[in-house]
Amino acid sequence: MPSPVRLLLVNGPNLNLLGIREPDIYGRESLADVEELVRETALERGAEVRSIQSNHEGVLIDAIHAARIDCAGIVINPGGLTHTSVVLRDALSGVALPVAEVHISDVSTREPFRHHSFIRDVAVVHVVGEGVAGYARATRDLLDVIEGRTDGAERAIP
Ligand code: CA2
Repeated sequence: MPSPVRLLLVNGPNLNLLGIREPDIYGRESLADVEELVRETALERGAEVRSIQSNHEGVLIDAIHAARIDCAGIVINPGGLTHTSVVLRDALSGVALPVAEVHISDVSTREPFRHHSFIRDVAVVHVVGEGVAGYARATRDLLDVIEGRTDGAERAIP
């Protein structure tokens, strides 16, 4: 395991608009607030975070591949790619790092096309519908998995 433990935080397409548009769905906090929250949460456990947001699938995939070298796990909100992207799923599966999937909104109560996730079964931690605070829980739960406190199974969505 890299020392200190480093996490990759990935935010997918359009999440750069956090806090700017649709506050009724996604809240008022910005992407910078999310990145700071994850950084502070990880730091409480002595871990570091590298953050990336991109609107381009290939950029996200390159960042995930690079994480294989020096990260112990990935916290990801794939945005709309959650529901469409086999290649993002393959990248996450290919690097074989533990993954925490986060969604700010409760996708299960939104449009039917948001109910399916290509990422779900390659992630060991799932946090859905807890707002931006869900990133902090995902970070803690992922660090628990990395540190061997849990295998994450009890957090899996059936
Ligand atoms: O709830 C989530 O976190 C989502 O991953 C957000 C995605 C959506 O496609 C997923 O179904 C659920 C959308 C990200 C776009 O974020 C925006 C933020 C502010 C304003 C507009 C879009």
